[in-house]
Amino acid sequence: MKRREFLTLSLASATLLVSGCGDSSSSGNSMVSSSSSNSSSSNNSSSSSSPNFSSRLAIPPLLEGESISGVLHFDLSIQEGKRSFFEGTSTNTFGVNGSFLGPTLKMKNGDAVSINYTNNLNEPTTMHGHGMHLPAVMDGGVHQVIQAGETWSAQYTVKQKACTNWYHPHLMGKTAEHVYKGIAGLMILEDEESVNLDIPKTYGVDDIPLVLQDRFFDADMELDYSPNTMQIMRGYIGDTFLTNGVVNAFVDVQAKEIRFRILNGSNSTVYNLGFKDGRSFKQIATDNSFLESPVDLNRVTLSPGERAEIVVDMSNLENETIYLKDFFQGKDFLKINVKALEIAQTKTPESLASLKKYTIADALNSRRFTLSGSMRSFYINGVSMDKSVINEKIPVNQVEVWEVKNQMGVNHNFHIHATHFLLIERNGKTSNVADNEKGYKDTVYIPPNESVKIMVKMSDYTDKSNPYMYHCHFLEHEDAGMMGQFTVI
Ligand SMILES: [Cu+2]
Repeated sequence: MKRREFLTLSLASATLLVSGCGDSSSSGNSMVSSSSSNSSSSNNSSSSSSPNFSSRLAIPPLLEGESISGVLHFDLSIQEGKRSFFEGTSTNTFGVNGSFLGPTLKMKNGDAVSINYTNNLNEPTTMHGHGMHLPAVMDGGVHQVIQAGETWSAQYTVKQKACTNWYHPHLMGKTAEHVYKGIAGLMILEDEESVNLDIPKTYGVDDIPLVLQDRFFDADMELDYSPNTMQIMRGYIGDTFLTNGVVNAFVDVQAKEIRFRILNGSNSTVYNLGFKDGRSFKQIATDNSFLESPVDLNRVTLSPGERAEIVVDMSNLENETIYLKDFFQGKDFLKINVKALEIAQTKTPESLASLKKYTIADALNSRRFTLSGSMRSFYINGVSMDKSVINEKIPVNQVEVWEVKNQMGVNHNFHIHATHFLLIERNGKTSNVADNEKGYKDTVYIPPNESVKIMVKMSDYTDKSNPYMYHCHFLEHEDAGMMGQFTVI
C-alpha cells in the first residue's frame, strides 16, 4: 500500500492507513540495548488507544574520539543496513556505524578534532556539522561532496559553548531522502561552564539523548519517501513516530532530575512537546547554548533541526510512568518508567551560563530575507538555490540584524550555518520572544506569514571563495530550492 494519497494531518485518516498495514507489533532494534517485545501492540496513532510501549529505547553509542598527536579522531562509516522496526519485518536503511542513525560524538571547547566520514553507500552524499562553528571548507554543505567509497575529514578546533549539535547529509536535492533513510547523529559539546554545573550529565542514565522523527512505511515495510506536492508544501509528516529510531519506545530512569537532549530530527514536522499529564519541566538549553537560567514550561515547540535540553524532576515519581508526547500530532514518543534512585541526586542551579548578548544598537548592517514559493519551487528573496551564486557577502566580526519573513501560509524555519544567533523580535516585537528562546540558536521557527529578527555575527573564518548556506530546515523545502549561500569576508 503506497501512501501517496495521505494529504493531511487528520488523525482519522492516519489511523485508517495504519490499521491497513496490519497489526504491526513493535520491536525496533536498539543500538545498544536489546528490545523486550512480548506483546502485540498495535502501531495505532489514536491517543485514546495507546500502544504498548515495549521496545527499549536505543541509546546511541557515545564516541569520545581517539587522541592521535593531540587531535581527536572519530571514524564514521556511512552505510546501508537493515533494521527491524516492527516484529518480523526488515527494512532497508542508511546509518552511520550501524543500520539507522549514528553514534553520539562527544567533544569539548578547545578540542582539535578530525571527523572522518567514509561513504560506503553506492551514491554520493555529504556530512554537515549542524550548529558547528567551523571553516566553510569543513562545513560539509553542498560543496563538500563525498563520493561513494571516499573518506572526507572535517578537521577543526571546537570554539563554542556547550550545546547539543548534530550531523546529517546536505547533498543538493538529496538531503531529505538521505536523512529519511536514517543518516543523522548527535554531537555533544561541553565547555568549562557545563562540566561544573550540578546538572544531570551521565550519558544514557540521567542525560538522555532523544532524536525525534516520524516516518511512513510502505506495504513492504520499506521507508516510503514519496512526498506529493501537498506534502512538500505542508510537511511530510509520517504516521509512525520514532525515538532514537525505535517505534513505541520505553526508557527506565531513576527517581531524580532527568535531562533530555531533544533533537527534532524530522524532515518537516513541527513538534509541540510535553508530558501527557501536563507536568512542568525546565528548559536549560537551546540549539547552541545553555539558557542563562532554566525556564519553566509545560510545552516546548521544536521545528525541524532545532534542539532543546530539558530537565524533569522525577524525584517523587518512583514506580510511576509518564509519557513524552507531541501535542500537535497527538501521539506519544516515549514511555518513561521511573525506578529507584541509584546515583547521586543533582540540583540544577538557577544560573547556568553567561551569554554575551547584542542589541540593535550594536548592529552595523541589516539584511532582509523573504521565504516564498509555490507548488514544488521555493525561494529566498525570490530566487532558488544555485550552487554557483554567492547570494550574500558578510563582513567578519560585524553584528548585523537579519529580518526573515515567511510570506507563505505554511510553516518554515531559518537555519544559518557556522554561527549562532540571538532571536530579538517576533512579528516586530521584542516581547513576542519567549524566555526559552533567549539562548544562542542556529535555527528559528517561523509560523505562516510571520517574521523574525535575529542578531548575527560571523566571528571568524573568512574565505572569499567557499560559501556557507542559510536555508529553511524543512528538508523538502530546502531540497526544492529554499536555500542560499554566503561568504564571510
Ligand atoms: Cu520551509
